[in-house]
Amino acid sequence: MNLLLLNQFLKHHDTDGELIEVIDTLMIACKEIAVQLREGALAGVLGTTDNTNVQGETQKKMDVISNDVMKNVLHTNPLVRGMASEEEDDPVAANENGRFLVTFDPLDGSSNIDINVSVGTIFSILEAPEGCDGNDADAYLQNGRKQVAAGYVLYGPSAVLVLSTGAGVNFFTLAHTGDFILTNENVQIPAQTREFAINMSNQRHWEPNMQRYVADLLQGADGPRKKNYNMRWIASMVAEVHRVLTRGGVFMYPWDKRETGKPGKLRLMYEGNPMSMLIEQAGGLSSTAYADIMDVQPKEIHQRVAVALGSREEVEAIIEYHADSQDSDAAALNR
Ligand code: AHM
Ligand code: MG
Repeated sequence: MNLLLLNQFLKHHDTDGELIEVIDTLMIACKEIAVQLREGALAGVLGTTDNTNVQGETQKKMDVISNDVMKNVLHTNPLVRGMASEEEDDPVAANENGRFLVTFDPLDGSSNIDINVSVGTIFSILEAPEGCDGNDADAYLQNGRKQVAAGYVLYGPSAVLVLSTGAGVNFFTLAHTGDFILTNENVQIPAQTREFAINMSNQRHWEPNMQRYVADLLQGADGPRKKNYNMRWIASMVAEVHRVLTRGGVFMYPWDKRETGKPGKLRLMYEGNPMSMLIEQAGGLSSTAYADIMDVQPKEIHQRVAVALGSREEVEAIIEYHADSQDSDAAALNR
């Protein structure tokens, strides 16, 4: 194997030098988060705080620690104008003349922290509009096509950085030396799949067309899709997307009628968009079922979005199943 370091790889591919600096800074933070997670109970970082975040979710200790690590480390880089986090009500200004804005979910899959199942840090990098303040929410409201880089670090049995700067998707595994080393180059998602991921306990709340699609999958080879499907649900989007990038599949968190006014559960700016960039850069599709996720114009930092991403032909099938519900509430909220 060619042991190319992250930094060497990016330079070799003529990545913008300032962008490389921001990615390097993000990796300093992710390595620190990886260390804390590995220590787990030994470091006293498991369990819940008394706080609730802007989403109304109780924060885990590791949510707060990861958010602080990301904020503190990003502040040290003069290229970072500001940042928006799942765990912060409003964007946080960093360095006045910084060129970039960073959005992140410091630790995705919070329900898995205390049970020692994979979690991850998701990030997205945007150019800061000229003259904006780093705490100006409007500056961040750029659609996903404007991302200059996106990625995540999955903290699983190995810690793996999955990164796109707009020229494909590559995996870098964290070595014991502290270096991220290229382990999968130019990852491509198979166009077809027999694997789907969705939280089936919400089935009765979905739109009729989503119910019909999943019911057809469950009929396997005896049904209209004419093949047997397998199902997975890890409840960490990072781990699900990693599976999809590695061996194909489709991952969904659709609109549901528990909260009719909301487009979905997952967040557009620091979950939907970065994951969509990775999926599209690997030849897959990422849709709300009514529009490409990266074409949805964000109106607020913590905006939610319905998600169906993965193997191209399977996502095309999902879009097709929704063709006659273009007038629904779900459609209106998700394009
Ligand atoms: P989080 O950012 O608060 O961790 O929530 C996002 C997570 C995703 O990683 C995962 O796909 C989903 O929530 C799981 O939700 P559920 O518990 O409803 O199955
Ligand atoms: Mg999350």
